[in-house]
Formats: sequence, structure tokens, C-alpha cells
Amino acid sequence: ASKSTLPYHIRAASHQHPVAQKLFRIAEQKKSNLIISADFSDTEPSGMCRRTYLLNTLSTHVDIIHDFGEKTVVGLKKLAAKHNFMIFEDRKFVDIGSTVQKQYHGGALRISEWADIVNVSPLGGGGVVEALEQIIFNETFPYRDGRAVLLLAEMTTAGSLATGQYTEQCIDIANQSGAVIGFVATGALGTVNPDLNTSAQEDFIIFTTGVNSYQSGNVLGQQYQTPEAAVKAGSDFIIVGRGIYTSENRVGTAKQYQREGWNAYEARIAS
Ligand code: 6AU
Repeated sequence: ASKSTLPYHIRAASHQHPVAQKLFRIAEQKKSNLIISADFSDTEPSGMCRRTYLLNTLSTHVDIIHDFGEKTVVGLKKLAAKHNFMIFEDRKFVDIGSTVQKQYHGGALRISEWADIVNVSPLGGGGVVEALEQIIFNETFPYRDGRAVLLLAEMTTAGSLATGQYTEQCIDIANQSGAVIGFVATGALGTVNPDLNTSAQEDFIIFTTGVNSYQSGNVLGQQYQTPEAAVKAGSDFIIVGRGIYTSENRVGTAKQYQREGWNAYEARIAS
């Protein structure tokens, strides 16, 4: 599978989607392709984002926040603006389009108001992406250029059914969409032209979970690879959860992942 050896700033300049451009720009500014998966269940977890200069994007699961409300929304948006990071709500929309529209826009979690990026499990086909696009590209929607979608093309869990033809069809769905900027996948999916030099060529971005420097798996089936292995395999942004937030020294550990991810990226673009 091919992977991009182009630097983020070139990809930022040639990408057509403003969310992708911003992701790449933040990466260059902070020298960080690290996404921290903040799987916390409180609105104010202690010390969550104290060193946000390390962070490209914050990945959230707001449906596990027991005191979710106005304070969470305002706090998240404020933090993201102040410290220049993006917010990826890892909601994994999987239902029929009409239900997903209600889950995304309005509802209890008001995801469309604050999440720059959301992801979709297109088990029911491409209609779910169309459903999100009807909201995002609606003339009355105030965040039109600031919202993007990822497709969950693979999963990191043992025995995942998202393989082979399923993954291929995710690529087809993405190619027909204006809102999809990339995939959650364990590595390159063969979608990136390594010699990308025309803005007409879609540059899908690979977001990789299951990243941990010290563990290879855990009891619930999660399977890990190191930041270096992930980036070498074509990951553009690494998503790290427990590897960072269960560490006694979260800031030091986040810094270490940031360095490992960035060094691997530099090695890849030099190759
Ligand atoms: O580093 P961890 O294992 O503590 O956390 C990984 C994070 C969790 C998962 O819900 C999420 O990544 N995830 C995803 C996403 C982001 O879509 C896909 C997947 O295949 N595996 C996975 O772990 O928040």
C-alpha cells in the first residue's frame, strides 16, 4: 500500500478541505502528529490538557461524560481555540441516515456544534455519509467549512470484521464524498498517491489508533503497534489513549509519544 512521503505543509497547501489544511498546519506548527484520546468520564479531569502544545487533536467520547452539559461544550471549545488543537468526537455513527442526523445535529450531545471531526462506521452503506453531508453542507449550518468526516475502514480489535472488501468499499464511499477527509485505519490503504502533485488528487489522511510504545495487546482484544511502526505503515496521525492517560507522568509521556511520532514522520518524508 502506498503512503505519502510529502511533508504536511505541502499536503496542507494542496488539500481542498479546510479541516485537513488546518490539521496539517497545526502538525507543522507544533511538530506534533499526536492525537490524545481523552477517554475521561468527567467534564473536568485533573490536568487533562495542561500541556496542549503537544497536542494536534483531542479525541473525545462525550457519551461517557457523566456530567456532560453546557460547561463541557463551552470548556472544550475554549480550550481548543486557546491552545490551537482540533476536536475529534469518536462517536462512530453507524445507524440509518435519518437517525444519525439527529444524533449529530442537536440532541443531547450537540456534536455538530463543537466537533471539528467525527467518524462513521459505514456498515449500512454510504447513505450515512450523505446524511451527515446534508447537515454540514446546508446553507444555514454555521460551521460549513469547519466540519469533516472520517470512515472507520479498519478496527484495531482482534477478529475485526472491517477488513478486505469492507475496507475497499469504505474507499469507494470516501471517493464519492466531499466531507470525508480520511480513514481510521492501521496503516496506508493504498489511497494516497505518494507523488501527489495535483490538487485534483484526493489526499486521504490516515488516523491510527491502537498505538502504544510498551504494550502489544490487552484483555478486551485491543491490539497495539508502536508510534514508529504506525507511521512507517502510513499513519499520518497517531491516536493514543491509555498509553498516555494512565501514565503517572502524563505530560512527560505525551511528550515522548509526540517525539516518537514526529521522528517517524520525519524519517518517512526523508525516505
Ligand atoms: O489507546 P487506547 O487503546 O487506550 O484507546 C484507543 C482509542 C479509544 C478507542 O475507542 C479508539 O481509540 N479506537 C478507534 C477509533 C478512534 O475510532 C478505532 C479502533 O479501531 N480502535 C480504537 O481503539 O478511544
